[in-house]
Amino acid sequence: MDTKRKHLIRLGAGVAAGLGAVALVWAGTASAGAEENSTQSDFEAQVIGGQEAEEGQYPWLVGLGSAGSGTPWENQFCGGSVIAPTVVLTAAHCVESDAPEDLAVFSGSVDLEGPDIVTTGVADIHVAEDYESPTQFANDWALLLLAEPVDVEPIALNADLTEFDAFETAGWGLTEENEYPTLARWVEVPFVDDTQCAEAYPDEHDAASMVCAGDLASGGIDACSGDSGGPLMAGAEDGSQVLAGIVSWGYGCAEPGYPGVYSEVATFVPTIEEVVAGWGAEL
Ligand code: 4AZ
Repeated sequence: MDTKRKHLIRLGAGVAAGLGAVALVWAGTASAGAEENSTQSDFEAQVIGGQEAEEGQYPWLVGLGSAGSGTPWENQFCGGSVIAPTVVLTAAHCVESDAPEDLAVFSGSVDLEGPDIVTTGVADIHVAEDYESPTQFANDWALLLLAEPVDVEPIALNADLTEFDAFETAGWGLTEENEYPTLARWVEVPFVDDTQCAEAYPDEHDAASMVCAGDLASGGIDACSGDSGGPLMAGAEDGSQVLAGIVSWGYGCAEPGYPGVYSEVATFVPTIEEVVAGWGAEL
């Protein structure tokens, strides 16, 4: 599906080729050289290792898609989280080259082909000003102002840098069957600390803006292509879930030694609040 791949970013082409087993996740906009390294047959692991989400399990989870013809499932290329009735938080790399009118937000159901999906337009996009500084994918976050409010429960942002032991992530990204599911899937992923994550990704890990999660030793569980922009959630003390991260990047998916990398929401909270307030919205 070309549309499904439109915004997916090519990740670590050189390393992927060297490892021989992690070639995956190419952008339609990737360079020709990168394309040559894309060997689907080498694809080993592919939300990976998870299960179907129940209706209502993550009311704030939305799909991000291209506006135009086709079903939500055909158009969906990233995830996002509703943080206020008119505001969605997603990954910068999902929307950096889009105009608001190119985008559609699919909310209200885990089933992208179901009758309850609501499609909403986007009125404005704010890409983090320091996106890709100091490293590629650093500060990978963006906000969408919706054309109309959506009637779903927003998720609260995790405002302090508490270290959680484990998270959940969810989305309509590639499964271990190498398919894009119509029903959102979710998986629990253990926290991986900055030291270990920096060892996995020596020159690319930016501790200030990234948080990592996965099964470092065994792999098998991860976000994957198409999940980008979606939520990394942690349980708050009151039993609710808070948004701790945004699905961002990694070498391949669910590979041992290569945890998923997420944008660290707590770092961006003050700036997010400013942008949201500037739009006349409230968290
Ligand atoms: C993606 O391109 C993507 N395994 C998301 C997560 C990961 C890799 C790629 C991490 O949407």
